[in-house]
Order: sequence, then structure tokens, then C-alpha cells
Amino acid sequence: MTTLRLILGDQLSPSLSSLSDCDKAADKLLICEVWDEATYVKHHKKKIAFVFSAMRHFADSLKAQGFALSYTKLDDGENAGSFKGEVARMIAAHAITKLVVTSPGEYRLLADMQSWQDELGIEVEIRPDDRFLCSPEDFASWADGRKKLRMEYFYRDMRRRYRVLLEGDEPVGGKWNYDAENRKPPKQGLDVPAPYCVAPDAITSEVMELVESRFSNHFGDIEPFHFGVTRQHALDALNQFIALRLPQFGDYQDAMIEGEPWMYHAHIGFYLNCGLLLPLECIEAAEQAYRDNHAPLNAVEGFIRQILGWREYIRGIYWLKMPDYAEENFFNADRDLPDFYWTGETKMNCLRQCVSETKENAYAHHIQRLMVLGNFALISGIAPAQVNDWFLSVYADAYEWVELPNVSGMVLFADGGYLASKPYAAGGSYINKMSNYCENCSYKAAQKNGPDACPFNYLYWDFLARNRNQLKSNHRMGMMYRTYDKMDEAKKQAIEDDSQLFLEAL
Ligand code: DLZ
Ligand code: SF4
Repeated sequence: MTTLRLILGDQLSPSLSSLSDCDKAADKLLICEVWDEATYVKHHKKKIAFVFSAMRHFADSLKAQGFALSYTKLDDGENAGSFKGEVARMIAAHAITKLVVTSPGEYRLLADMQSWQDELGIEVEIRPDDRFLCSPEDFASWADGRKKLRMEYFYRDMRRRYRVLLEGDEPVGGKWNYDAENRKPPKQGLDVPAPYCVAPDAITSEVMELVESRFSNHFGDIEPFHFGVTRQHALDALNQFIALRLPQFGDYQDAMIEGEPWMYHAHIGFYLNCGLLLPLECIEAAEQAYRDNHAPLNAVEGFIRQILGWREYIRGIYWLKMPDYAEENFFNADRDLPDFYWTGETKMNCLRQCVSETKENAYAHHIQRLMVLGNFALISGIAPAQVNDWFLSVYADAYEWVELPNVSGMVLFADGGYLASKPYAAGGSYINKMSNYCENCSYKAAQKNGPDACPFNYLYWDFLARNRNQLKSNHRMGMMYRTYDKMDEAKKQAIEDDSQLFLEAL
């Protein structure tokens, strides 16, 4: 009568539900590096190295606490290559009668696990992942009866439920949302602090060699590697963000500067999404910084909204809408993802910068992902499945529960407006306003048509024209269609011709 507790690579939290009643003397724990997980999309090398190193460090910390943990390395001769195969090996070796696991972050795995009880012939208990602040059941009852969901109302409920940034029952400062204050363009001479960096230790170095040899055909640079890989590192990264970056996080949330991939963002998504940090401790640290007069309200509220509001909201949508959500394609977009998403070889400097930083860091900040990489995919009509695959594989913080709704819903509007009220499409002038990328571009941001014009400019209007049927009843798009309709025929023709020429050359 032995219980096995399986811990996945994004479940590196001691408070995990699958461990809550663990009997150290009797139960077995399993953490395993498996080929299936490392290759179901071709993850960035740095992402695999990060996850494996964090898994190995977490396993060591559990062993040091006296847990009977088996760890399977990718190259172990007997490695079965899949979670189910590894569980089966444990059953054969240790007379396991029951498996306990915390519900995984991806639908495909949950569906797989639901068949294990029959296939493996032992009791399988899948427990809720209570590291999140809103359960799928709570979210479903919040969403029940609403035709369209809006994050803002969900977020207000969460603020009240967790009593975050409240005075009595009202929001601190009188407003729930200070987003309007969070769009300052980058100033000359901003002194952006260096990001949190940890030199690779022996475990990380070993993993880096493994990744270099086994995943050499995956996208991305393995060096330099400076992510944290332990709970203490993750806490240090959080504290460094609160101390050095949070005060300006709000102001420059949408700003992009060439050669400054990290800006004032937190870069804690890697740690949060694999379990090395928990959401409430990040929220509390930020609120404390406001109460201590260390950071202004627009920054603190904006940061908290990402974690308490947006992160929980999109996870709720994921579990509410899967598996159909992965198939959504409102605009019937079917163009292949251009090669430059992998190579960075394009004359468009904004895309070149964002791709090359992604390749180097397995990271790009929110507005690079949304307004440059995502916006381009949206307005040029790239097939959602390919865009989703790209985002899921290249970012070290990406798991499908977080990636899919962000990309299909927020970036591509592929769900037709279930998650967002309008497509986040924009021409070159927004990128020009919020970045200095256009200064070093072969194209001219101010030029609207012709061979030197910024492609975002004509592609934006072409996107509206192409998708008029789908968008004409969206009242938030009305003004843009009225502007388009006022253009003379020659201008409309130039938009169509330039777009066709450009898209064919992709
Ligand atoms: C991302 C990832 C990778 C690359 N490799 C593993 C692995 O070998 N073993 C593991 O337990 N988890 C890995 N992960 C994280 C899983 O993909 C993640 O737990 C599931 O997708 C559920 O969110
Ligand atoms: Fe990007 Fe257009 Fe600016 Fe070039 S001009 S950097 S393509 S927005």
C-alpha cells in the first residue's frame, strides 16, 4: 500500500496540494525529465535548461527534508520518456497502489491523466491546484450568464475577495485602475537597473550541457544563462524588482528601448509560473511598497492587476473554454508564420530587435510581445495555431494555460471578442511613440504607403478592410472604419497593393 506523488516541472512549490498529507516515511515522490514534455513543442533551449535546473534543485531541497524522492534525469538509461511511462516504472519497482498528483497546467495532460487509473490499474487522485487565487469552479460561476467577459469586473471582485489595495470597501486612491497613467514613452537617458542575475552553479552547468547536446536543433541561445533556479533566487528576484524597478514600472510599462530587453518589468513570470513564487506573496510585497511610500499607486496597482486580475482571469478562461479554445480562428487567418520569427532577419527593426532578444533571453516584455510580435501576426493574418506554437515554445514563462488565452484571445482576437473588447491592432505610429526602434529602421514610421513606408501602417488598414464583416458590428472599431471610409479610392487601392506586395514577399 504505497502512495506515489508525482510533481511536474511547473509544480515546484512545497505547499503543493499533492504533498499536503504526505507521509515522509511511507510515500514516494517522483520528479522526472521526460522527452515528451521537452519536445511537445520545440521549447527554447533556455526554457528547458531553466525548467530542468529548477526541477533538480527543488528535488534536492525535498530530499534534504527527508522525502523519499526518485528523480529521473533525461539521459537515465531506463527513462520511459513520458509521465505515464515513468509512473508505470515506479509502480513496477515499488508496489505503488495509489497516485496523487496536482492538476496539471495544460489540458492535454489532464486529459491524459484522466485515463491513467484505467490504464495503470491503480487509484489516481488528481487534486486542485490551489496555488491559484481563483479556482476553475469559482471562475465558471463568475462567468455564468455573462455573454462577454471583462477582466476589469473580475479584477474588482478579486480585490474585494482578497482585500487588496482597499480602504474599507473602496479602492485605495478612489479608482480601481490606473492604466491611463501607465503609458509614458521612453525618455532619453533612462537609467534602467541591471536585471537580477545568478551565475550557473554545477547543477545548472550540467543541465546546460545536456540541453546543448540533446536539443541542439531547438531555437534559442543557451548562453548567457542567468535565471534563478531556486526558491531563494526567486525571492531575491522579487525583492530586487520591488526595490529597484517597481517605482517606475507603471510609468514605463509600455516603453521599448533598443538594447534594453528588461526595462522596469518584474521578470518574475518564470518563477511564478513554475511555482517558485506564489501569487499572493508578490501582491503583498507590492502593496507593502505602496504603504511604505516606496512606490506610487499607478505602479503598484498596475503590477497587482497583472497578478490578481489578468493572470487569474486568463487561467479561468483557459479551463472554461478548453479544448475548443485552441481551435478558435475568428478571422480565418491562414498565413504561415514568417521565417524571421526564428531568424530575426527582417528589415523591420522593431521585429528584428524583439526576435533577437527573445532568442537570447527566452524573454520579451509584455508590450514587445503584444504590440510588436503579436500585432504583426494579427494584422498580417498568420494562422493562430502557428502563432500559439511560437509563443509557447520561445518564452521561458510559457505554459499553455497562460499562453493560449493571451495569444489567441488578447493578441489575435481569434475568439471573436470573448476575452478582449477589440483587437489590439495598431499601425507604426504607436510603436514609434513608445519606442526608439524606428530611428534605426529601413522603413519610415511616418510614411503611410510606398516601398519605404512602415509596413505596420498599410497592414493595419488592410487588416480592417479584409475583416470588415467580422468587425463592423464592434462599436469600439466604428471610429476607425469611419476614418477608413473617408479615404479616397486611390489611397485605399495603395493600401491594398502595398499590403499584397508585402505579404506575398513574406
Ligand atoms: C516545460 C517542461 C519541460 C521542458 N520539461 C519537463 C519535464 O521534463 N518534466 C516535467 O515534469 N515538466 C516539464 N516541463 C513542464 C511541463 O510541461 C508542465 O508541467 C506541463 O506542461 C503542465 O503545465
Ligand atoms: Fe517597426 Fe515600422 Fe518603426 Fe520600422 S518604422 S521599427 S517597421 S514600427
